[in-house]
Amino acid sequence: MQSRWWCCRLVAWTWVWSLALLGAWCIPANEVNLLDSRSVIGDLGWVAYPKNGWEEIGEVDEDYAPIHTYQVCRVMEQNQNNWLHTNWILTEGAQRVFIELKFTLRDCNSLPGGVGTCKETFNMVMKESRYIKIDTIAADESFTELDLGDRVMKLNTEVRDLGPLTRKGFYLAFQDLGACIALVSVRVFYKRCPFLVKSLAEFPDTIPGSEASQLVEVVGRCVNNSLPLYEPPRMHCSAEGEWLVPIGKCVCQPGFEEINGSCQVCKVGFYRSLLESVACSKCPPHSAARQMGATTCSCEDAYYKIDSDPPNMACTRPPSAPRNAISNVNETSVFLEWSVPMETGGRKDVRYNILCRRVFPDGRGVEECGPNVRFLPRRMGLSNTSVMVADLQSHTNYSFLLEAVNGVSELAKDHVKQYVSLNVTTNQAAPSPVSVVRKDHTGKSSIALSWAEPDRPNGIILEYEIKYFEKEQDSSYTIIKSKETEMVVEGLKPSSVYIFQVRARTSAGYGAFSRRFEFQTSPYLTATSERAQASIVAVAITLALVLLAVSGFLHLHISILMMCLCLLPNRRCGYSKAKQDPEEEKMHFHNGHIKFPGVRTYIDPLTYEDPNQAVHEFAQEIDVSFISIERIIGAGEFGEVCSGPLRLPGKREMQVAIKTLKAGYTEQQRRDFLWEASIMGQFNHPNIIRLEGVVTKSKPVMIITEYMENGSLDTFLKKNDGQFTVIQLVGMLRGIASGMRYLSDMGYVHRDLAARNILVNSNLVCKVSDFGLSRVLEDDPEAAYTTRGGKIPIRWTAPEAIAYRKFTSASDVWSYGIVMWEVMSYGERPYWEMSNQDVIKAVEENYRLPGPMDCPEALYHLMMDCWQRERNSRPKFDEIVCLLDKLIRNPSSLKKLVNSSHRVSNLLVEHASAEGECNTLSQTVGEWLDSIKMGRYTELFMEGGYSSLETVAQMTSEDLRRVGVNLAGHQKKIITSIQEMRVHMNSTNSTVNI
Ligand code: ACK
Repeated sequence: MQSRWWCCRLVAWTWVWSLALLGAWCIPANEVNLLDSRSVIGDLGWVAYPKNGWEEIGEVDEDYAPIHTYQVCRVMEQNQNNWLHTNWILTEGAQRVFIELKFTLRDCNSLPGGVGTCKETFNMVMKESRYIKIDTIAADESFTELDLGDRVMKLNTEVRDLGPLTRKGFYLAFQDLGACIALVSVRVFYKRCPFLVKSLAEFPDTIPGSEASQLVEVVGRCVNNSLPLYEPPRMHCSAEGEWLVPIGKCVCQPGFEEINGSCQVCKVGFYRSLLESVACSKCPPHSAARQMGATTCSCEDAYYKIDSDPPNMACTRPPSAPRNAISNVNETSVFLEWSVPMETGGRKDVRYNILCRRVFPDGRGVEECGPNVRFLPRRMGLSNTSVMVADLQSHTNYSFLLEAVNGVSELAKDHVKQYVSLNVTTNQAAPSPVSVVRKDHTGKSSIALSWAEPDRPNGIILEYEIKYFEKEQDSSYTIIKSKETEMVVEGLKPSSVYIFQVRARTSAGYGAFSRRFEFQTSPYLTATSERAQASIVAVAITLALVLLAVSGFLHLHISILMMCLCLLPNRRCGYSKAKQDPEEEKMHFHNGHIKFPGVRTYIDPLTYEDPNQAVHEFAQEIDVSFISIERIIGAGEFGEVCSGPLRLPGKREMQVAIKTLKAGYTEQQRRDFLWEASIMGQFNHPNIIRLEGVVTKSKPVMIITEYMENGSLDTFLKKNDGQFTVIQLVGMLRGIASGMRYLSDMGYVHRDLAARNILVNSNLVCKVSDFGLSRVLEDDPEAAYTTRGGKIPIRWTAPEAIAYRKFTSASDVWSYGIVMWEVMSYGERPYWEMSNQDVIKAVEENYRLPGPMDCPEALYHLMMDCWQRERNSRPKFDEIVCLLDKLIRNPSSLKKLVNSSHRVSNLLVEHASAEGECNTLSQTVGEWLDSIKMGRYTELFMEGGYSSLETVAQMTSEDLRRVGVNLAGHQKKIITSIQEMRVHMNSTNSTVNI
């Protein structure tokens, strides 16, 4: 009876919340219902057991639509076990389904008259083959008597998922064990990824996998007239029915374009050829598309395209003939030059071919030039508008036809070729090179050579020149002359390999040298072997005499005597030699210039008429394929400075620095750039940067030098402030002095010697570099214009060089003194921030830089000597090297540090009247700290109350720690300076201002 009462009340609620249920009718697109109790019109037909348990109550909502609810409320009775079975629910292939319950549940505590066996949960069970409990369902909110009175609805919604399902269908059941429940709706559904069109690909309805985390990969189908781009499009269907992770896409096939998600055909006059292009494009000039859906446009008559032309390129045609052709005959070579054709045919790939014809002497007829004529760089496919034709016959008429072609010339079969022709007559020619040089005999100090006349003497040969040098010593060579085709070269070293080259001279001049021939002299004879040889001679003579006595034949007599003589050391046999010219006819060369024995000289590249010749005389041409540029290490005046490996055939790979000449240079800039190579190539010294070669035959033009790992000395020192021992620093200075001694011995004045122009390698070896524009110094940022117009690095330059450009090795010595100062002060700027004008004035007034901190006195004396006004009083570089060597050998000589009066920073020391006197300037604590490179502590000093040098002069190590100078090295540096400051204050008794 009581139960019925509750039921009546429950019905009332269902009517209320049915309004809310209406709102939930629209289900998401990715959910497919398998069962929805609200949508069943008639009886649900679910089975209740026992019969008096769950009860179906038919209701209507406010629109009078029927609602099925199942209710049970046997809370006052013991041992309840009420089951409600649904019908068979088909899964439609879903392996994972969701069950959404909407229900109300009575709060047991609110029941009047005790709760009895009242429960507040019920079980949800499924059955495929057997019963499995899905979950125990509890209400988030239960209703009370009060709610009934207020007609407040407390509807609960619970969703559970179920899977993996293995059968076609299953039953659901609800088990009540004594609660008061109204089951308002039961919805069973699965989720699916709905049909989707994305990036022109269709993805079908897809049922997710059985696991919550599973993604089902689906390959899309490209819509009509579209194709997959690179790979088929794919998407992934998640358990939540969402499409995730799109991969790949479709694009419209050629001839179509995408408009509003589908592929539309290209209109007439338009085409689309590439999958990557977005839309149909108008046909380029001189082409047309006469039908819809064109993938290419076809060329108009007499216009062409090659396969490699991009589709959007206009159709083109062959070029017209080259213009303004001129020739320049030089003996048997002709330089041909022309201008680009008036009509290039619309292409950039214009090339030129040369046809060479020799005109018969009688002028009647021509023949092809043949393979002996050389074309530089080549005959066909020239990209430049000039060519050098060499090795023509002398005094001969030639006809040259120049033709311009481009990428479509081959296709234009009907096109009439257009040539420009040039007729030239060659002059006389120098002889062709001697092709073979033979060795006829070898002695320990001589080699007998012979050779054949050149193939094309081109006149009467007046003499031959024989050039020779010891192998790998090709910077020094000797030339001797001979009128014959043989020569005995004497004065060679025993057991040594020599290189020989021969060239002929006619009245037209010298021919080219032959290729190099390599011959070795015989070894020295040791005492034993000479003895052995002497005995052989003795035996031979005896034998000869015996034979003479016996035979009596004169000719045998002579030949045997000859045989004996041949066995005597140092004799030539069977060789009729051209007498070697006397010594004055034997010229020794160094780097191509006559050399006086024992003196090496530097050759100013200016003495060459053609600067390119100077470059190739002193620098080896390197094929760019042997160089790999790996990184940029800096910027030079002419372009980037890079580094990378150089792999010369047959040589070990080495790291090199590569200076490049930036594109767009003028001829003058190219010459200036290569200038450095012409100078550097003349030097060979461990303290001079070594030139490996140049690249001039390809672009960019490059200068290749050895790689110096630590870069330029000034930056290197600043980076490693205080890190080296005095001996290490002196070692660096010794290297620089040694390099400079070599340069001055060569007669070369550097003019821009400064730490920034010294390079340092990984072994701390310093090498002098920057020979670039040392005569004009345009590239040195330190160089300033003087009143006389030249550009000079004032701080490094001797007064006489500033005043009247008197640059000598003695002015280099002055600069060396400044480099010494830079080194000993770890890259400090000479004269700090003083203006150039003040520097000139101070130096003129005999003031000099003070000794750097911790600088050995001996070194400072040397610096001061380098800064003598009278340039002849300055030491020479060999004396400097000698002195530094002495100091290195005797390190105790470096112990005595420079006198504080010479080194108080920021003060210039008076040179001549120097000892002990100095020019005092007022200084702040900040300036003082800056001068000893401890400027970072200025603020701490101020905060600690040390705002004047007087107070600073009283500081102890403990005070330093207190203000916050914690590094031991810094403490030491500051304390040393303070001690010197005290000495200075006492000795000068001068006031030092804040
Ligand atoms: O101070 P750095 O590192 O050393 O920066 C400059 C830069 O190129 C521009 O000149 C560096 N540099 C020049 N020649 C060489 C070389 N042979 N080896 C290493 N670095 C070099 C220089």
